Amino acid sequence: MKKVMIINGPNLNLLGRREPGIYGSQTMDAALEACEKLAEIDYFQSNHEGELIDKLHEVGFDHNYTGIVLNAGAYTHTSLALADAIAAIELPVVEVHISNVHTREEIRHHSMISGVCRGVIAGFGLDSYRLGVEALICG
Ligand code: CA2
Repeated sequence: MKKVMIINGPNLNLLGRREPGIYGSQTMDAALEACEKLAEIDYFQSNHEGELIDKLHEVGFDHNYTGIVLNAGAYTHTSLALADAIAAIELPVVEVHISNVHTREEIRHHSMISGVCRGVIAGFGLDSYRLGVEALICG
């Protein structure tokens, strides 16, 4: 079975507990369970930009992984540092979002990281993670 790293950024530890209107009421555990049917999954979440970068560096050269599924949360829209980290590593990164960022406030329409990611999946609720894993293992 292929191995995929899933990384979640800031505030995504609150999934299933707050704002169910935008992010649904499913927990990340349920999303991970669906992903585990397709690949061996390692999961990391942090609210800190530097920790996300450290994790990308740690995993990004490890070819035991097929790739990385990354929901960078709000850092998606602000972080040149995350974009530089993704550009620097060897593994492909699929950018995922739970919500359709393009139907939301304009500030969420631009991603700092899309241009250095293999592709982008947005708007499918927590299924976005499973679709991200599928994109990596099929591609
Ligand atoms: O739709 C997504 O997955 C986002 O990456 C989520 C980010 C947001 O800043 C991006 O624009 C789009 C926010 C994550 C906040 O997660 C929460 C989860 C539950 C309750 C409150 C926040």
